[in-house]
Amino acid sequence: MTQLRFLTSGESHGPALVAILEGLPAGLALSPADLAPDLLRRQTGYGSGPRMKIEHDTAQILGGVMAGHTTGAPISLLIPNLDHAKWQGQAVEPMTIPRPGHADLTAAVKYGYGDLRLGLERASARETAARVAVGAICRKLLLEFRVTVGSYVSEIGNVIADLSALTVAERIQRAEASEVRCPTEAGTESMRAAIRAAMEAKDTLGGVFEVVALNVPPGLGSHVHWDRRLTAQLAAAIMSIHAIKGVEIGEAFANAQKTGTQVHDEIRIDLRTHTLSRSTNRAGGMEGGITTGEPLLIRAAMKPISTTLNPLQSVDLATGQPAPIHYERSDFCAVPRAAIVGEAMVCLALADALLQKLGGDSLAEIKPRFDSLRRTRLEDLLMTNTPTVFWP
Ligand code: EPS
Repeated sequence: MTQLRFLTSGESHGPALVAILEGLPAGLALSPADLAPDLLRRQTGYGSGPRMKIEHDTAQILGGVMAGHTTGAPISLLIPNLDHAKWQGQAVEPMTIPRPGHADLTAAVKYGYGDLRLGLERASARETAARVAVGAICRKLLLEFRVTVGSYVSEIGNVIADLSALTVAERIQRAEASEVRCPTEAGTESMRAAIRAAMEAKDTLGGVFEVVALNVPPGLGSHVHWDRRLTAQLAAAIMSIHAIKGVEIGEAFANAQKTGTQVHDEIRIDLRTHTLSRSTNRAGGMEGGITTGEPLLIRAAMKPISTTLNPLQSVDLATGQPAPIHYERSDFCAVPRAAIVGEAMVCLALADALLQKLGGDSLAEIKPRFDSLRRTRLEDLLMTNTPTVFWP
C-alpha cells in the first residue's frame, strides 16, 4: 500500500488493541457508530470459542477526527479488551510446549522468548478486531464512491455449498442471515453440522470464504509497476490474515485446468450506450493488475484452527521430552469471522488503489476527479488509428 498505511498494536489479553491509519483525506464524516456494525459482524459466527461471549468490541476514535469529520491527520483507534480484567496482575503458568500450527515455536526462535506466551499474545487473531475497525473506515470512504464490499463462506471442511443459482450480489446479501455466512439454507445446515461434529470430535475446521467488491471503477491498479498491480496488493492483503494459506482472484485454480478459449472473458459492446462489458467474469474483475469494472472476486483458504482439544504431539522445551500440547481456549472454526476480516483487508487495498488514482488531501478535491475518470466507453477510448513508430 502506498497511499494508506496502518499499524496495529496490542496483545490478546492486554488492556486494549490500538490502530493508527494514515493517509485518509480530510472531510469524510466519521464516528464510532460507523465502525460498530463491522466489529459486531466479526464477533458473530457459529464455531467461536467462549471469548466472543466476553468481548463486546467497541472502537474509540482518539485522533484524526474533529467535529465529526476526518482532518487528514493520522486516525488513532482504541478497542478495549474486556477479558483483560481477568488476566491483569495474574502470574500466568509458563508455556513451554509449542502448539503445532501456531507461531509459538517460530516466534520463540525469532525473538528468543523464554515463555511462549509472549508469542501467543501477539500472534492471536484477536488483532483482527483492530484491522476490521480500520477497514470499516476505508469502507466508509469507498461508499462515497458507491463501491461496496461483502463476503460469504463457500466451504467449511469438506462441505462445499452449491451457489451456482445465485448472483454474487445475492450471495453477499443472503450470507448476512446465516450463522456461518453461507448464502444457502442447505449449505448453512451442512456447515453447521460439520462444525458441531468437529467440536464433538475435539477437533477444528477451516474452509473457504469469498470477498466481493461491487461498483469498482475500471482502471485501478497498474500493469506497469509490479508492486502496484492490484492483484498483488489484494493477494498480500488477504494473505496477511491469520491462518489464511491460499488466495485466488476469480476462478484462478479452475482456469488453470482449462484452455484459453474456455477461460477469457469476451468483450462485448452495448451499441446504444457504447459501453464495453464482459459476458462472463472468470478473471474476477482484474486484467493486467488493473480493475476491469466487473465485480472483484477474491477467494481465500483458511486452515483449521491450530489449537485442538484432542492434543497434537509436540516437545516440552523446558525438559526436551516429547509432550502433548496443553489446551488453550480457542475457536473451533473461525471461517465465518475471517470473512469479515477479509472484507476489511479488501476495503484497505481498494481504498489505497482509489487514492493512488485520485490523490488529493480532501474529499472535496477527490470527488470531481472520480466523476471524470475514464470508463469503458468508446468515447473515453479514442484511438489514433495511425502507426506508432517504434524507437525512430
Ligand atoms: C485466538 C484464540 C481465542 C479467540 C481469539 C483468537 O481467544 P482466547 O485465547 O482469549 O480464548 O477467541 O480471537 C479473539 C479474541 C477475537 O477477538 O477474534 C487465537 O488463538 O488466535
